[in-house]
Amino acid sequence: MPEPTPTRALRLGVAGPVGTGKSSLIGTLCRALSGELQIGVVTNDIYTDEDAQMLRAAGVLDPERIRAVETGACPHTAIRDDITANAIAVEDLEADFAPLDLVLVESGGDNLTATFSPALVDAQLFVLDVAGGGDVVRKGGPGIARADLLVVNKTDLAPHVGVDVDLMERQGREARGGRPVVALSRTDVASVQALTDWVRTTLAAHRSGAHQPQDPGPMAPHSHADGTVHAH
Ligand SMILES: Nc1nc2c(ncn2[C@@H]2O[C@H](COP(=O)(O)OP(=O)(O)OP(=O)(O)O)[C@@H](O)[C@H]2O)c(=O)[nH]1
Ligand SMILES: [Mg+2]
Repeated sequence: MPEPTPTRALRLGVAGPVGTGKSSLIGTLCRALSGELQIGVVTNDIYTDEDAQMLRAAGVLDPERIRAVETGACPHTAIRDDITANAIAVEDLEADFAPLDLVLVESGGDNLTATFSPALVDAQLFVLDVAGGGDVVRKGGPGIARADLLVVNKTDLAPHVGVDVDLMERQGREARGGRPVVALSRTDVASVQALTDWVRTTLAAHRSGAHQPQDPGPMAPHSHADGTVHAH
């Protein structure tokens, strides 16, 4: 692990459908890495600061290092279309706790199409869980296909929901043209190690300038019931 440098923190986005375990994954990363890295967290919820409260209550980090953005709109709006509130929250954290190594930004739970703007995060992971069904990786979308890392989460539940994790992981790799996939359970130490190894490798690439932020691509144009048409 290289020594921390004055370059700004690696900004890492965590996106994925509602309830797949994004906040828990951030908690797991904070527990595993806060001894070696200076970390901050920004959560996004539509109406509340529930996720920030949960993480503060879990005691994974100094509560001051966990900030909440209330999006008041579709989660994808605040992580992609107008990133102002999130960018300010990240920059405030970086200024208040300088120098940070890692800022984790959790998207509000959305659908399969929401991804972060590369203007907000340097890298992003997309979180699915086995409880969403083994076929979900085949449904595609920009996050599944092109996020920097795909996480298939809650593998400990696989026997209970009749899902073949190995098959889901393999189909994930196929859908991603070889981009990495981690099968994760917070109760499986080796899987947590695989996740933290990926974060360390990505941070090292960010510091050396070898990592280029990628845009997984926009969500499909869609309309809302009030007639608003979104072309992202
Ligand atoms: N069995 C099991 N449950 C998990 C795991 N990770 C998270 N959960 C549970 O899944 C539920 C949802 O977890 P969260 O971390 O709140 O999910 P989220 O994606 O942040 O949810 P939203 O922010 O509401 O979209 C909680 O009940 C967690 O305890 C895991 O590895 N295994
Ligand atoms: Mg959450």
